[in-house]
Amino acid sequence: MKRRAIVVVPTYNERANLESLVDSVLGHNEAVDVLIVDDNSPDGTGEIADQLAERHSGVHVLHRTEKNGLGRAYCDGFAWALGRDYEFVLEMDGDFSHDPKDIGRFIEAAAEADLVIGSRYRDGIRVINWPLNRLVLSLCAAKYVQFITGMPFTDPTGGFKCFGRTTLEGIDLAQVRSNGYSFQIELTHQVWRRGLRVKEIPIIFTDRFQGSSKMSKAIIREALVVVWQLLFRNGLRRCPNPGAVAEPVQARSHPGG
Ligand SMILES: Nc1nc2c(ncn2[C@@H]2O[C@H](COP(=O)(O)OP(=O)(O)O)[C@@H](O)[C@H]2O)c(=O)[nH]1
Ligand SMILES: [Mg+2]
Repeated sequence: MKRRAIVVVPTYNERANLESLVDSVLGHNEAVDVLIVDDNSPDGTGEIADQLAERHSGVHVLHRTEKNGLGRAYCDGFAWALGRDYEFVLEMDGDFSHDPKDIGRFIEAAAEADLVIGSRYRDGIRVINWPLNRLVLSLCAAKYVQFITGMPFTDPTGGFKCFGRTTLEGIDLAQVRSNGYSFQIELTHQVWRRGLRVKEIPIIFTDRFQGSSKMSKAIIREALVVVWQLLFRNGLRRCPNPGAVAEPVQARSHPGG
């Protein structure tokens, strides 16, 4: 069977980045499709996405009616991808912070893992152009997540990831509560607590050159609370607990994977 992967890219006001980003993904990767999930961006990103989809058969667009957070956009994108026959589903930001040339390394690593996480902090810090306060916040968040949940990963808030199809089918998307960076933590926690294989690979993260960040204080507050909820959801255990995790509905509806 031919290996097929799709990169889900959530966008909100990414007009300046989208076309070159899609060109770069398609140019550097064979047999990789792109799904743009746009939240009715006022800057016209959605129309650019439609033009790209007309031009390239491997580009698809999901339009959502309003800005409703990264997590909801990803959940809709995942449901769309799982409705088709992709073997791997990747997450990637739409602002060039993640390098489309790395996609191949994620898919290779996913042959031996259920979830591959791109890490900025494994074996050294590789973050370009971030202000010091943003870097310190991200590093402290990583330690906080490790300490409270017990997950050993160096970069739990990162958003460059690759899920094997069955891994994603096993995640109860309806149970996912968080929407900001904690969405990344929560998804990884759902995979890790089931005892699945999670692998971190090093990536270089570069701050966006165009457009602006959607980071907010509300996103930080949400993450502070969500990690405690995850600890409780795992029966106060700081280790995987596969026996206690029920099979989600969508996994049962795709028995063949
Ligand atoms: N569809 C959608 N995309 C979003 C939303 N918030 C952020 N994004 C996208 O998610 C990606 C990461 O967001 P960004 O603002 O760059 O976060 P930062 O890099 O952590 O500052 C970018 O592609 C954004 O356009 C949202 O509410 N809806
Ligand atoms: Mg960004």
